[in-house]
Amino acid sequence: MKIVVATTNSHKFEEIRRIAPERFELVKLEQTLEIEEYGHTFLENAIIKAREVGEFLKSPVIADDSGLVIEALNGFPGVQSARFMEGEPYSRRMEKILEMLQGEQNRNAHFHCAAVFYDPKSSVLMAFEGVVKGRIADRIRGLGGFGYDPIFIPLHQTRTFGELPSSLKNKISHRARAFRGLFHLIEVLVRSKYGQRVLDRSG
Ligand code: ITT
Repeated sequence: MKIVVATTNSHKFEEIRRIAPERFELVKLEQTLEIEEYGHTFLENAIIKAREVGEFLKSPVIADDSGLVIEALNGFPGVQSARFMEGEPYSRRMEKILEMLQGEQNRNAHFHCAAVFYDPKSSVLMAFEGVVKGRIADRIRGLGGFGYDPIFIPLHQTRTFGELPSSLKNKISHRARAFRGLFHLIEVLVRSKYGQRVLDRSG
């Protein structure tokens, strides 16, 4: 089944592609669409992205809205993770976050991902969310991953997502948990009589 991934972030696309079961043919979004993410939650924003792109392309899409939630900063940067110091390299943004946490004992944080499937022909919309708990490191460590990975140490690990192999991140991450759940829901839908009628047209 062919599904467009409504993201402009190629790192996300690659991670989602690796999480997806083989029978899903995931296609990159070709256009750059200006979508205003005015929601207050990850789920609202993922729904906005999936609906806008799905309606525009007139084909089934999946979308991801995600970010880093830091307890001692009242959830910041949260839904603003991409917009925080936008235009600056992530090294600067992470330095700023470490500075904001200077002297702070509570390093608890989690990554959150809302994954949404939307089929414009049937208006079927399904969502699944995932989190990975962890803590903020004392300094930037590792070159792997993307975004805030080099300052996030997942629970039960001593290394950051920037240092850990991408295969491990793809097993335990917020995105892995959200999309494993979402792909399962889509498969259940496809196997149902209703899903055959809805999704056969997706090619
Ligand atoms: P799209 O909206 O086009 O999907 P985006 O990068 O703007 O791309 P979001 O609005 O969902 O996506 O913002 C997510 C930001 O949260 C992302 O740019 C990173 O800064 C951060 N983030 C999300 N998942 C992450 C991960 O797995 N590792 C590191 N940082 C992550």
